[in-house]
Amino acid sequence: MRKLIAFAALAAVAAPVWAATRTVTLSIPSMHCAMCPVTVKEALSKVPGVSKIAVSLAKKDAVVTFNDRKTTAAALTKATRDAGYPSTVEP
Ligand SMILES: [Cu+2]
Repeated sequence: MRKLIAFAALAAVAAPVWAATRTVTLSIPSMHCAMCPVTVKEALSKVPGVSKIAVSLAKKDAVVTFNDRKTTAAALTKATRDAGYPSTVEP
């Protein structure tokens, strides 16, 4: 029992290391009106592992934070493309 508690404590401390969080900026040139960012945000929010999304219509981009153990940047661009907004990862 004591060992189990020690392990649980260790796991809690180590968790942020296991969960490799990444942030990418997706360029989405086809966003043209106020509804576009809403659609894009909804599509991205359905991708497992995505924790934060900030879509800017003015900059025509989306800043997405995700767990790269659960998803990839390619899955994010696929999600926006499937929603009708092709995107590319900004370098
Ligand atoms: Cu629109």
